[in-house]
Amino acid sequence: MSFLKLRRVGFAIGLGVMACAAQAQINFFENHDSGSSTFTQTAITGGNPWAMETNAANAHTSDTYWRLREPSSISDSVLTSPTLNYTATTTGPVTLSFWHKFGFEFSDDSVGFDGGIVELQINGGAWSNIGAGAFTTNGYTHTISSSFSSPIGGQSAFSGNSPGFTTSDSTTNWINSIAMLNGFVAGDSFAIRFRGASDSSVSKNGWLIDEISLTADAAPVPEPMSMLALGIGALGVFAKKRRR
Ligand SMILES: [Ca+2]
Ligand SMILES: [Ca+2]
Repeated sequence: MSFLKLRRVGFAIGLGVMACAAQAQINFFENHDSGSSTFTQTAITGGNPWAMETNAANAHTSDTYWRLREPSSISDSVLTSPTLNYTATTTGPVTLSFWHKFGFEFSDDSVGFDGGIVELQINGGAWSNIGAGAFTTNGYTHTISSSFSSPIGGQSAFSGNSPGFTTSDSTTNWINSIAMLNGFVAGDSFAIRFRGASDSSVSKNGWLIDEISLTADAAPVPEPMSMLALGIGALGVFAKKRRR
């Protein structure tokens, strides 16, 4: 093979690696600021909607977040992400991170009356609670009572008051919850939703959510710059040998 041909091969290898490295990896982030959001809300039962609230004195960062106020009657309301794709070049779990604070009606340290859960849907199928075991930071706190008609009775959930929560506006009492979502295969589409539900009596302050991210690693590929350096280095050795 001539030096010119080898040089062309090295260049082609470099371009090919750069094309691979540009793909895959889930990197979704939503902070709802400027009064817009890619999340959509649906009031399934009770006509109690999630609403975007703009209040810089109560936000985690910037000014806008979603809020579900809990009524004194049975309600079931969801805040749903866009559909994302787990591709052939995605690997490992999807990490869900969000900032929130809540004040839900509860009985004691283990039983809640109103509460919130995170649900996952894969390929348009049934929604299911991601479960207490999915959380690595600031996970569910209570089990919702089945005695007062809560739509999420019997499930693990966020309930009671999040640490530092007060009814006064505050930018400092938000907490960060992180969960690992597993079980995806290449080609899956998926979405998550925040589902807040209340039982048959007593209203509380509800659930505030901001800064939601869903991330996953790309399958490992060689760094494009190191491959280019490798290619250039190899060509340099070849040229040196040729000059001898
Ligand atoms: Ca925000
Ligand atoms: Ca209630």
